[in-house]
Amino acid sequence: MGKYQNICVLTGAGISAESGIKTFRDANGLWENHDIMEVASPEGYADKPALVQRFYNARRMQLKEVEPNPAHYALAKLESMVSEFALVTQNVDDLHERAGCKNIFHMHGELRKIRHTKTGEVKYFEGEVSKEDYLLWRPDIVWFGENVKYMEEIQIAASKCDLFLCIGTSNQVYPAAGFVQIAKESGARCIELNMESTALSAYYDESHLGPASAVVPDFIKSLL
Ligand code: BV8
Repeated sequence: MGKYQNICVLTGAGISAESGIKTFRDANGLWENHDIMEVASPEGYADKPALVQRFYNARRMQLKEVEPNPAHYALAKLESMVSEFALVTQNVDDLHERAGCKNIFHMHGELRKIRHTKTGEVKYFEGEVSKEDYLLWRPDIVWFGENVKYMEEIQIAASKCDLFLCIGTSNQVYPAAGFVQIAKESGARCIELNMESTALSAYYDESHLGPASAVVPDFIKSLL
């Protein structure tokens, strides 16, 4: 393995796009058909629990029809070749796990988990939340205005890494979009791999533009 032995990766919806999972902000993206705050905020859930549960039920069911793509597998290979690797994902799908990645931080939660609204109990769940449970079991997803998960572990990973990769995110959501600053201030090389440049591209030392399933494996091959 080359000169980078401690790698922190941030992924967003773009890495799963070629697996058939819609992104959020691209044309006919997920939010296009929904008002963000209606389906991804505690207020929206309180106001229209059926709409929110149907939105997440549909996305949870879709997990059974999609597969990881070469970008997910390339990251799992990279993890096996370095001494320290942290995969921070904004994605709530399970494609990184299914591709073989181990040290994953789902900072916005996971579609395959639901959380009891009274007890806080979290459990794995692969089905559809039924009508009678709409208010009892919510998706274990971080909505807008809610604190993200694993913040401490992520800040440590971003501050310790010598290479920070940002893959498939529009960098519009915080605190995720701000992690590059932590990595940069700690002296890491910061590289963006995305379909197109983003508002934060200037922060990065390098940008590799194109579809993740081609750009990510090629870039990782150049590292190994
Ligand atoms: C918080 C769960 C503290 C739902 C999500 C004003 C300024 C700054 C910040 C704020 C502000 N007002 C409010 C905030 C904070 C807010 C925020 O950032 N708002 C934004 C919209 C301005 N953040 C929060 O609320 C966070 N919590 O701050 O807590 C707090 C506490 C109390 C009160 C206040 C604050 C919580 C944010 C988490 C929200 N939940 N998801 C779900 O997933 O169902 S966010 C949602 O956006 C998804 O998780 C998604 O992952 C995330 C980011 O989107 P992307 O992954 O980047 O996807 P997107 O479609 O945008 O982009 C896709 C990219 O891929 C594109 O660039 C495209 O070019 C590229 N692409 C497409 N195809 C390909 C590709 N690349 C490669 N190959 C391809 N084939």
